[in-house]
Amino acid sequence: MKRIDFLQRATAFLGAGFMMSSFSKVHQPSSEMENAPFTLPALGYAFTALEPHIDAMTMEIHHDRHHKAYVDNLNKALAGTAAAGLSIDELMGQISKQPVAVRNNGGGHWNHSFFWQLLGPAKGSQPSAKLAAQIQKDLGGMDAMKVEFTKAATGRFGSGWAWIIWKDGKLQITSTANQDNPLMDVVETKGVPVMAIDVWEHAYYLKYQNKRADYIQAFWNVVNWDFVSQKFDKINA
Ligand code: MN3
Repeated sequence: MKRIDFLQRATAFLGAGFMMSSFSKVHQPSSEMENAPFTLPALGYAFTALEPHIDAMTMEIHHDRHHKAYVDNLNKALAGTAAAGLSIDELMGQISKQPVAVRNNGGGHWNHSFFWQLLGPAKGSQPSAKLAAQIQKDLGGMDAMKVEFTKAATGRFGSGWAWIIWKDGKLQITSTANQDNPLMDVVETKGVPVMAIDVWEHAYYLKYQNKRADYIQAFWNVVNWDFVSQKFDKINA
C-alpha cells in the first residue's frame, strides 16, 4: 500500500472511531452475563482517548479486528453445540471440556471485554481506599505491586496476559499464556481477575515495537482505577 493510501485509511478509521464512540457512550454490556451468539462490545471511548500512551491506530486494530475476530470465531466454534447456551463466564469455568478454538477465542473475548473497561481516559484515577489498603496488605503497596506486575508482564514469554487476581482472600499477581485467563479450569493459578494487561505484540508493536517494558510503563497512565476498584468491590460484596 502506498503511504498516502495508508494515511487516508488511517484518517478514515479515526473519523469512524469518533462517530462510533459518540453513539456508544450509554453503557457497556456486561460480558459476564452474555450468551452466544456473542457480540463485540463497544469500546466506550474514542480510539484516540489513550494517546499518547496507547495510540489510536493500535486501539482501532486491536478492538475492531483482533477482538472482533475472537468474537466471530467463538460464535463459529460454538454454533450448534451444547455449549452454545452457556454464558461466557460459564464457558471459562469448564473450558477443559471445550475444543481449543473455544478456549482461544472465548478467552480472547473475555479478556478483551475486560481489558477495554479497565483502560480509559480517566486521568488521575486512583484505587479506592479499600482497594489501596488491600494492595498495601497483600502486595506491599502500589510501588511494589507495579514492580511485581511488571515482572509478571515482561516475564511472560511470547503472547499472554499478566493479572491481579483475588484468590483465597488475597490479591495475587499471576500471568497466563495465549488467551488463557484465571477463570479457566485449566490454568495453574485460578482466581477472579481484578486487573490485567495484554502483552501480545498486537497490543503495543505499532508504537513500541519490541519494547514491551516501555508499553507496560505507559499502561499505568491509562488504568481506569475507578473500574478496577468497582470490580474489586463486586468480588467482595
Ligand atoms: Mn489483544
